[in-house]
Amino acid sequence: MADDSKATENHSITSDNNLSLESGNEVSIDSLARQVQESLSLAKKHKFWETQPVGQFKDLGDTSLAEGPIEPPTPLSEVKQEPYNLPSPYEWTTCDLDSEDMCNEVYVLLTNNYVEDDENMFRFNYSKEFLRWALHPPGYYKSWHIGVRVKTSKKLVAFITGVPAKIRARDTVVVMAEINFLCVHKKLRSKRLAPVMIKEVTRRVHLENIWQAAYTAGVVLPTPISTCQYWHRSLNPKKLIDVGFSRLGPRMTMSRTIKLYKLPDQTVTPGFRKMEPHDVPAVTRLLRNYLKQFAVAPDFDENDVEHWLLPKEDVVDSYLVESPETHEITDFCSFYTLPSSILGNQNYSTLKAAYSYYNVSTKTPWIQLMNDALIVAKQKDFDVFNALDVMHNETFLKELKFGPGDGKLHYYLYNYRLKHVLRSSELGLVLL
Ligand code: MYA
Repeated sequence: MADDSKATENHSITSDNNLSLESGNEVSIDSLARQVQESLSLAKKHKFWETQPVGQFKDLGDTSLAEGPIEPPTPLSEVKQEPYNLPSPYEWTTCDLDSEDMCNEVYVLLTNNYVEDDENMFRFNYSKEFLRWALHPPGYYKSWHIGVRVKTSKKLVAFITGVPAKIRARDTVVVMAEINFLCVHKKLRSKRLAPVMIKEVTRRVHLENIWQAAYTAGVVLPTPISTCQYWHRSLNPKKLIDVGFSRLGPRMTMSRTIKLYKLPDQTVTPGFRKMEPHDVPAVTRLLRNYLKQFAVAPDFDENDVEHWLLPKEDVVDSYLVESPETHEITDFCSFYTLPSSILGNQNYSTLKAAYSYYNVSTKTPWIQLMNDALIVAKQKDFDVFNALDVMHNETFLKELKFGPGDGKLHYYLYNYRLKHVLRSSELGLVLL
């Protein structure tokens, strides 16, 4: 019997141009190339990022620098009032996702131009409902949903967003912006538009008297607070192999692979059920108590939990365990829906992926809890279940037959220094 975790080789897209590839015991050429590239990028000049209040590579390991903001806030009256200048063919637009037309424009831009894997086999395909959910949390600012249009044709060609979030770093809760969906149309790449967009979102965040931000990317920039890895659990191995997401492992046949990943039809934990609106207070308590132990984590209140974790069809799924005896809520698991377009395959156009979100185990063993999450994801027809090695995820990944990807996801804070790089298991934060 082959080692379970090495039964297939998995491709994946991380939050940037990273292909994730599991490669048995050998070090793949891809992963070697990446390591070389990453070590070179430590020496590489970052003309833009060197000018920003972020940890710089030269300061890595310098524990004399204090933890906290890198620069103090400036008086609001000194924040630039006008938008940054774009190259003359382009103009700024604020994107109202409540408008069906606008939401559609953003959807089309991202569907055709957002994150792909290195081999250009898959591209993230966030749904419109997902984008509305991701961009409309409690207290969101419309002004932080920023587009760039071609002046003449009005075509939307670039996008960047922020949403407000309370994030705790060690003992300090900081109101931050979570920055996401940075996208420049393929035809306009490498023209230094991204730095202008980042400066413009920064200006609009500053106008709300917010001075810190959190973001993730597949690329190495100055300087990650932590680096994580994606793991993939095949739910529909035949399709994953057919579309080139996975490869049949050595000495494995298709039928053995299908058998290996087979799951029970029904969940096994007594009291395991979908989260409902009346569960918000109990889930908030459970989650707050759990997230305390991580170095960096969101500081969720009931409004946040209602928004981010109440089930929303085809966007986010949440389940909990209610003790049949005491009716106490003891455990929780959740995942969000993020399909990828399959580029240039005759038989399939979409890969349906579930991404592990926030999970808490207090009574149900992790492996049983997350196996039930896999079972419901399979019932809902997902092809693959993805999880980062954050929080306690390492306690179930191998046992539940997740295979490691080779793509890395880097976490960053803007204008906030931590003394030490964190292990991925010290992170309590999942960004979309
Ligand atoms: S991560 C997802 C990013 N999106 C994609 O990967 C989609 C496909 N790719 C593209 O659309 C383009 O390639 C992008 C770059 C738009 C990514 N994060 O315009 P350029 C730096 C930060 O010539 P382009 C996400 O959404 C690069 O190092 N910086 O390049 C989180 C270089 O700077 P430097 C990045 O390829 C975003 C400069 O841009 C990234 O045409 C968080 C080159 O610009 C990246 N992912 O466009 C943003 N990729 O010379 C930061 C490249 O210094 C937020 N670059 O190395 C910071 C907090 C702001 C708020 C603060 C509030 C207080």
